[in-house]
Amino acid sequence: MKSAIVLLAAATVVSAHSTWQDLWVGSADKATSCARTVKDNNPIDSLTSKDMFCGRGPATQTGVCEVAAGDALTVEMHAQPGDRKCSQPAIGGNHYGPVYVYMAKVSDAKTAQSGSFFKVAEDGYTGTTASWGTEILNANCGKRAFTVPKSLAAGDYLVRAEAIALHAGAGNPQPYVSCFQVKVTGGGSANPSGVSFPGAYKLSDALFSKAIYDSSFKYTSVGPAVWTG
Ligand SMILES: [Cu+2]
Repeated sequence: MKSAIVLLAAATVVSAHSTWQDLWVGSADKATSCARTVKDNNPIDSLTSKDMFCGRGPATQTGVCEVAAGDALTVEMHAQPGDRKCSQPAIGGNHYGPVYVYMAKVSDAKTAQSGSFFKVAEDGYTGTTASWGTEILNANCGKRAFTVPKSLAAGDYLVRAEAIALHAGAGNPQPYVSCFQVKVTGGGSANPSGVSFPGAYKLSDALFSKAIYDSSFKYTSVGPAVWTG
């Protein structure tokens, strides 16, 4: 009996990790067809790891999803790879933290190994547990929709989805990152500058310097401000 309880506790901890896995273009479910699927659902272990680019050991992907500038994309996270059920939290286990989505223009979305990422969506924290980006994900079956800015120049892009769990305390952020390969059609001439991953975040950033359970914790975004076009 005791070992059963220990096993159950271990399983709960593992299922608290999560992975971004699916993409929607408008109301069309593209599932994993343009995802650089990561090798597992563990967090990235360091802000300076090369995994900060597009997640842990991302697979090569030949699919590229087309989206018109001004239309919506939705990124989708779940605890276990391939399990899209809404009965489990998308990212459970008190993994409170912000959710960000970035894009970077690249010459070929299938092969790009770097990018200049500008932020297109952010759910941070406004003072209640339910307001954490990760809790908003949980309330929406892991989905976070955003608009591809209408003025964005046409071309290949990487969409980089990120959740940073902060439950482990100061100096211990646990980022979960995946990339999706898209081709933006239509659009304008905007070519916003961005940041590099790894490189954009430091452990000394205010967001990572104080535990979220500390009464004096205040949410401060990391990375650039959201660019809306
Ligand atoms: Cu976890």
